[in-house]
Amino acid sequence: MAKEKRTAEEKTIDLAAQEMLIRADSLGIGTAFHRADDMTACNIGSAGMCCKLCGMGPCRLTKDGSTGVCGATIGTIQARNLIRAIAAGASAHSDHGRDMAFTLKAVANGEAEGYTIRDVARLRTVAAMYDIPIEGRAPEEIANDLADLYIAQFGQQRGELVPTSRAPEKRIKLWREKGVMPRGVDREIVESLHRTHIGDDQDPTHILQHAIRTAISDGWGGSMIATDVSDILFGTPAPVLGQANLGVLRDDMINVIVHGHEPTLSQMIVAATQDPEMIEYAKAAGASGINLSGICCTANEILMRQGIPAAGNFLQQELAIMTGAVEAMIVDVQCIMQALVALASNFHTKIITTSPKVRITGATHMEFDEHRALTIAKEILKVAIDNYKNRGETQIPIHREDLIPGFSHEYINYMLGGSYRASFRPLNDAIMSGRIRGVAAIVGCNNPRSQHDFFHTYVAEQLLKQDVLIVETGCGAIASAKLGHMLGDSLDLVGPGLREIMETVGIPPVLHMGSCVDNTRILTVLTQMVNEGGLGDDIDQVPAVGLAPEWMSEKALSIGSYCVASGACVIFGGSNPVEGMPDRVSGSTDVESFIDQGWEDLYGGKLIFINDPDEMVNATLAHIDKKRAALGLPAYDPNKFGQSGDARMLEFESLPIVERRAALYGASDK
Ligand code: NFS
Repeated sequence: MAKEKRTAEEKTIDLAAQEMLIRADSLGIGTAFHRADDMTACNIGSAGMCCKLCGMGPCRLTKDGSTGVCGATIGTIQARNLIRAIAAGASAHSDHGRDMAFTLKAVANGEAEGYTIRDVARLRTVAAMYDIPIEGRAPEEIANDLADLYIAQFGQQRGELVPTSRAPEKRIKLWREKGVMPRGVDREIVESLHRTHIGDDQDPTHILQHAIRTAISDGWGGSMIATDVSDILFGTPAPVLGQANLGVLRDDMINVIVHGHEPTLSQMIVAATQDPEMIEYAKAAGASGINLSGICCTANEILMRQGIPAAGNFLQQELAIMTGAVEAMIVDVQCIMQALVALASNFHTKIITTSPKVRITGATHMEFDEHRALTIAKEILKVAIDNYKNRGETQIPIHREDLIPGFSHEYINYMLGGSYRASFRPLNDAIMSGRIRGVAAIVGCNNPRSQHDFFHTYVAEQLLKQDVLIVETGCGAIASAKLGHMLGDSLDLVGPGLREIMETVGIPPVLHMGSCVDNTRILTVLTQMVNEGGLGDDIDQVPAVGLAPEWMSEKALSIGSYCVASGACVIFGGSNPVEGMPDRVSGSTDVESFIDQGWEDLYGGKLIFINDPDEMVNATLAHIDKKRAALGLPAYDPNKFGQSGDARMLEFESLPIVERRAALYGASDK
C-alpha cells in the first residue's frame, strides 16, 4: 500500500518552509520531508532491537524472550545500541571541543591568523576555576596554560576529568560513589565501543552505567570546553538584535550561508564579509553587498554573538537552497545532509566543505586551517561572489522575525542582579515564592517525521502560560525565534507571575542560550541556582525539566543522558530507541524502565519518551510540582501573582480618575 503523503502544512508549521515545500513539489525536487514520507522507519531498528555488531547477524529480535545468535537478549542489544549512540554524540561534541582547545593554543602562540582573545575576563574566570595563575600574566600566557589543561582532558587516562569540579559538591560525590566519574573524554568513548564489541559487557545496567560516564565526559567535558573556548575567543554572548527565517535572504546581495557547528570557521567568514576589499569585490560582481546567514548551530554561534541572521534550523538547510538565491553554502561538521549536493545541482548553489573530517561527494572542498583562517575565509567568499552571475530565477519567502538572543549564564546573572550584585538570588526567590513555577530547557533538533517546529513551539507556549521560565538552544531555539517568542513584545504568551518578572527585568518569554554544545550553559545555570541556596543542595532538587521534543541526532541522546546524570528529568519526543513494541514485546523493556526509574533511583534524573505534546507538558508540570513539594515550597497558584509591578501600574493607570482614587483611598473618600 502506498504511504500517505503529507501536505506542506502537515509537514511544517513554518510559513516560509511551507512555501518552499510547495516550490519543491512544483519543481519536482524531493527533500527530507518527502523522503521521510516515502520511507517507513524500521520499527525493529528504531526500537533498538536490531543488533548488527558482528558478522553472525544482523539479528532482529521480534518477540519476548528472543535472542541473537550469540544469545544476546533484547535488553543487552538495546543497551548496546543506546550507549553506542551516546558515545557517537559525545564524540561529535567533544571533538568540536578538542578543535576549539587547539585553536586556543594556536591563538595563545600567535599562530592563528585573524583570531584574538576577545573575552579576557572570561579567560581569567575560567582559568581561576582550575587554579591557573592569572595575576600579572598576559592573556596569552593564561590561555596557553588553559589550552594545555583542556587538550589534556581528551587523552587523560586516570583520575577525574577536571571540569567536573564545576558541578555541585554533592553531585561530584555521587558520581564518585556510583563509579561514573569520567577519567578522560576519549577513554570513556573508546571504552563504550570496547564494551559493546561482540562478547563483552552483557549486563544492560552495567553497560548503561558506562553510558552515564560517557555522557558526563561530554556535558562536563568536551561540550563545556567547547563553550568556554568559544566565549574566550569570540566573546561571551549578551543580548543583541537578530533575525530568523528564510526571509533573511536578499535578492540583491550575494547570499552566503554557513552551516554546521564549529564557530572557528564561521567567525572568520563573518570577519571576511565585513572586509572592504570583499564588499568591493561583491559590488564589482553586480550585487549590492554580501549577505551572510547561518543554518543549524553555526547559525546560533554567530547569531548570539554578532546578530548575524539565522536562515533556519536543521530542516531548512535544503529549503534555503530551494530559494535559488544562495551563492554558496559553506559547511563544516555535523547535521549536514548528503542530499544538499544533488539538490544544489538544480540551482547554481555551491556546496563547499571545509573540514578535514567531512567531505561530500560532488561538493567543492576548500579546507580550512586556523593558521591561515582569514585568507581561506576570503578565498571561499570569492568563490561565492564569482558564482553570483550564475544565479537563475529566485523565490525568497518574505517571512522573517526579529529576536533577541545571547542569554549566556553570565548575562542572566548580571541581568537579574545588576553589575554590582550580579546574582541568581532573584531567580531563586521567584521560584521559591511561586511567581515562577519552574524552569524548562527546550533543546535539540528537528525531525521530518514530526511536524517541523510544532512540538518545540507548542510545548513552549503551553509551559509559558503556566509560568514556567523557558530557556532554549539549538534548532529548538530557532523554532521559537521564527515565531517571535524571543521578543519582549510577546509577553501576552506568558502567565501572570512570569510576566511580572519579564517586565521588571526586561527579557523575552523564551531565552536563547546558544548552540547545542552550549547546553553546558544550562548545567552552569542549574549549578548556580543550587549554590545560591533555597532550592536544595543538588541539581536533582531544582524544579526543572529538560525537553527535546523533535530529537533525531545521537548528540541529543548524549545531551539527554548527561542531563540525567546531572540530576535532571529529561523528556524526549519522537521515536523511542529503547521502546517495547506492543505487538511484539510486551510493556516497557527492561532498558526503557531502567533509564526512567532505575536512573532516577541512582542519579535523581530520568530519561523518558513521550509522543503526545500535551502529555509532555503535563509530565513537565507534574515533575516541577513534585520537586516544589519536596522542597517544601508553596504549591503553584496562578492567581497569586500578576497584580504588582508594572502590570499593576498599567492596569491602574487605565482606570478613570474616580476609580483610581477609590482604589487608593477607598470608595467613600471622594
Ligand atoms: Ni543539536 Fe546542532 Fe540542530 Fe540537532 Fe543538529 S544543528 S548540535 S543536533 S539538528 S539541534
